[in-house]
Amino acid sequence: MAEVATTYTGKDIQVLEGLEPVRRRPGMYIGGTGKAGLHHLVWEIVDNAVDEATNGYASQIEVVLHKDGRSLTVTDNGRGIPVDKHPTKKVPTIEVILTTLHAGGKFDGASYITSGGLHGVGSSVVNALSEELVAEVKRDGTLYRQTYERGAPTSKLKKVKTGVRGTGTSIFFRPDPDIFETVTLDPAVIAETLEVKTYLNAGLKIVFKDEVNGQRHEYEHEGGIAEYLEKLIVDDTARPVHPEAFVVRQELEEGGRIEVALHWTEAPKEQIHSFVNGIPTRFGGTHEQGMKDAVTKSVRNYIDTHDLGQKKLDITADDIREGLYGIVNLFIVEPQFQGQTKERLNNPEARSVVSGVLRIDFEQYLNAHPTVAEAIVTRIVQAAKARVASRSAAQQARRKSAVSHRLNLPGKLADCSSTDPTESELFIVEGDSAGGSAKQGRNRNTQAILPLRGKVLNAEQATTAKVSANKELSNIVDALGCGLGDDLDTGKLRYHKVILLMDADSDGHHIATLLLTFLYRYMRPLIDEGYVYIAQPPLYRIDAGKETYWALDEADREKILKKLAKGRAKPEIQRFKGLGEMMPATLNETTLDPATRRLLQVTIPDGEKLETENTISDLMGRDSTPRFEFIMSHAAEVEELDV
Ligand code: 0RA
Repeated sequence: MAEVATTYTGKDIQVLEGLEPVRRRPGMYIGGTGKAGLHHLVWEIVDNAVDEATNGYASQIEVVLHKDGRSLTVTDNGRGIPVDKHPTKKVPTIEVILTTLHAGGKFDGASYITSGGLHGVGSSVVNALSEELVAEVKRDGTLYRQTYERGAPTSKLKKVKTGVRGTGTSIFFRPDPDIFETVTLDPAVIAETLEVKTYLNAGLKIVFKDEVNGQRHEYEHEGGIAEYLEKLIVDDTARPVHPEAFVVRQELEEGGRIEVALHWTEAPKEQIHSFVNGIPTRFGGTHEQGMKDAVTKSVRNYIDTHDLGQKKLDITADDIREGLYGIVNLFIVEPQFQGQTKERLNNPEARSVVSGVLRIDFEQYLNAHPTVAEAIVTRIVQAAKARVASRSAAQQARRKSAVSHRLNLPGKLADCSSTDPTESELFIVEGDSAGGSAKQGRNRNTQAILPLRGKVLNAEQATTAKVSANKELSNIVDALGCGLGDDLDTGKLRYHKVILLMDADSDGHHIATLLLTFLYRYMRPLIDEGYVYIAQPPLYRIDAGKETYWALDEADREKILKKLAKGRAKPEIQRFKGLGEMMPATLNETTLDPATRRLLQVTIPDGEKLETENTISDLMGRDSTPRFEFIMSHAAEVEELDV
């Protein structure tokens, strides 16, 4: 049997070096080394095969969980991973794919669109974290095989058979017990995830052979997301208020497509499941936001144009989506994900694309199906009335607008009038005088202000009991309404932007750091799911002739002055001593108004969990400034999305 590759010895070392980071810090690549991280290996390999299928090259995928319960084989009948000699690396392309970080898809960008994010590029990661991996490819009538251990080849790519029929790829792997806390794969988790994939990719067929339990499952759902939505509704025994789901599937001009299914039920909450390229986005993101925007707007428009509203009954966005079961599945070429586990879509354009398509189609649907529209509107009016009447104590607790709930709000909170968390913002402001300017300068409809007096307790050094006894911190918890620690539920969060507004000096930095430390320790999901922001009030005002400029810091000031140097008028510079001395209108323009302000979103870089942990612990209790720099350096600039 001929050997395809010829050089190896030098290569081995390089390969080890290439995948060494993965073995050293597996969490950075797969989120962790527990059960979820272990199963991530399975999804990486399966998603590659699914990509091959959804791009039209494969029609069937087989997943075998072997008898040992800790090894798996994924086989597809696609084109087969290329085995030709890689032009620059001088080894077979398949070996490059399996031994180089982030190599997937780059070989043939035009014909092999990966799902992006953590997915699609991960076969080398799986290889690095597997005790053993065997890759087999059928191409050109030949069966090829190569074996690996912990990411390093243990053989060259070999031709093992000729005269074979068909094409395809087969990957066997056994996760490394030196890496994972547990190596036992869960057949039920695998079965469920595989089935969901066949709903999200209508027409895809996956056969799952579970040799542990001696079972064979075949998943194929021609009905796609519509069928999935009905399954979710039946599983929850939710009662639909109209017979069939609204479903839209539309190809996008810029490539990719949108699929949305909506079905209102009598269930007390909304249930929205979002996906990008068939992969779940547990924390939602811009596509999910676009879907919510469109639903709210089209229903409101329908109610208004048909005069279905009732006097003195305000209908909130929550009312509109109460009982709504929805699926949004967006296929795009270059998704960008955010968050610790990459489960939140971040592409800004996704919001307007989804919302644009859905709004038109859904409004048309409502107009063409008056009976369905009427049933939906009736459900919504019922939700609004029930909320206003606050009939059930349980429902009341769930709603942030409920009267009794408001009684728990801190006295110092100047709340906004909107009850829709997605459009509501809470500014946590240092000091009463700054709080006063902010109250006057804000948009009362969507912006709430919580002034803090003096310094906040250092949550890093205090006991839990002390933290909960701290008035400033408990005010924040009460205002947010989502609980804390293990009881935290972001579904109850009253504001989807929690914005720290501090003076641009070291005291301000210190307070911001203390607040971030508290949020990090006790309300971590708020950071992970992208709800926490830092406002950027200017430090300087520069007047030149009729124009006014705002500078965030010295560097910004110098940049502006340099630009102005060419003009005739001599610029006048004013330095703000604190937020309190800023006029409300100025504060509004520079710091509060979404149209003109700049916000920093607080994020923890992927995989740097441990570093952040250590850094916060190490630095707390010493000088405040470097700590703040650290956290700020991890805060990504956020552009406000147009609504
Ligand atoms: C890169 C290029 C081509 C196919 C693939 C990758 C491929 C990858 C996987 C992973 C699992 N199954 C797969 N099947 C194919 C295109 C090769 C060509 O043009 O023939």
